[in-house]
Amino acid sequence: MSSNTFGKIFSVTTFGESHGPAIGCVIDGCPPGLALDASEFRHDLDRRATGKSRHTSQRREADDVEILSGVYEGKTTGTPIALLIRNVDARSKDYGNIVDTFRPAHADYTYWHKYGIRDPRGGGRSSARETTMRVAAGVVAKKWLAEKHGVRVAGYVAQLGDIVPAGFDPSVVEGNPFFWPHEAQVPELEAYMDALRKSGDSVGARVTVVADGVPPGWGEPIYGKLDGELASALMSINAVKGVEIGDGFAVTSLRGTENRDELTMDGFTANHAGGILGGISSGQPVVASIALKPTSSVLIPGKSLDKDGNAVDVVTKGRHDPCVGIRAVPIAEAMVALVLMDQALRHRAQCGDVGPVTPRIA
Ligand code: EPS
Repeated sequence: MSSNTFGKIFSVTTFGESHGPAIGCVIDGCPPGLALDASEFRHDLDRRATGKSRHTSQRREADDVEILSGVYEGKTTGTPIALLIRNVDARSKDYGNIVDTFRPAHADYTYWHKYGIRDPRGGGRSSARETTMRVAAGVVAKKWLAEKHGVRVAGYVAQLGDIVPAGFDPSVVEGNPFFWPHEAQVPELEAYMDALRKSGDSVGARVTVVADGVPPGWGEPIYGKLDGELASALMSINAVKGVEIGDGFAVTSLRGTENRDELTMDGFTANHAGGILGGISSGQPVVASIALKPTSSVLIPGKSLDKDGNAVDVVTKGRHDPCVGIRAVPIAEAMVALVLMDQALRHRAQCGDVGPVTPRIA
C-alpha cells in the first residue's frame, strides 16, 4: 500500500489501523507561525466521533491528540507536524467470525486479493477510524484558510435514505445528531433511525459541503483542477460512491441558458457551477456533494464465501453505524479544506504576484 499521502505542498500522510495501538498523521508543508494547540482538535473530532448519539457506532474512543512535532511555543514551525491518537476501545473479538470470510460489499474481499494478507480487526486500515486523522489535519487547514483568506467550510446531511430536508436553516445543523438543516424533521429522523437499527440493516446518505469566501483563482488546470482534486479527495472517504460539484448530474437535463451563471456587478445570478469554472475557483461558494453507500457491516445474514471458496452466511457483529453518512459531514469538510489549502499555497507559489486584473464581482 503506497498511497497514504495526499496533497502537493500542504500534504498529509496518515497511518494506523482501527485496532492497532494508535492512528496518526504527518502534515508537511504547513506555513510557519500558525497558532496551534492540541485542544483545537477537540471540536471537529467530537463532531466525527463514534458514541455521541445512539444513531452511530457505540465504540468509545477518547480521540485525544498528541502533537509530537512541528509546533514550538504554540506555533507551527514549518517542519512536519506529527499528530498521534491512541486507540483505547478496540474490541477485536467481535471480528473473530470474519477472519476467514468476506463481508459482502466490504473491502475485506479486495484487500485480501490485493495483499494476500489482511488485518480483519475492525477492518484494519480500511476502517473509517482512519478518517479521524483526516479530520485532525483538516482542523489545521480550516484554521489557516479562515485566518488568511476568511474561508469557511461547512457541511450538512442533504439526504438520509429517502428523506430530504424540507427546509434549509444552516444555524440548526450543529444542534441535532444528524447534521440536518431542518429542525422540524428531527423526530422523523430519530424514529427512522431507531427502526432501522432495530431491523439490523443500514442506509445510505448524501452530504453537501459549502466553502464560502474562496477567492477567484484557486485550482490548476489541466490535471490539477480544483474540481478534479475535490472529486478525488471526497471519493477517497470510506463508503463514498459518488461526487457532484455544483448541480452535478442534474446538468444532464439543463439547457445552456439555464445552466449558465450570468455575471453582473451585483454578483453571479446563480451557482450551477458550484463555484468552479475550468477547474479554477470563480469566487462563488464552492459546493460539493457526496453519496455514501449503506454500511456493509450489517446484522442480517448475507451470502458470501470463505477463503477456500466455500459458501457461508456472514453476520457482522460489533459496533457499527447504521448510516455512516451522518458522521461523514466533518470528514467531507476536512477533505474540502485540505484540497483548498493545498491549492491556495500552490496558487501563491505560481501566481502570488498576479494582482486583481478586473473588478471582483460582489
Ligand atoms: C468501522 C467499524 C466500527 C466503527 C469504526 C468504523 O469499528 P469497531 O467495530 O472496531 O467499533 O466503530 O469507527 C470508528 C472506530 C471511528 O472512530 O470512526 C468500520 O468498519 O469502518
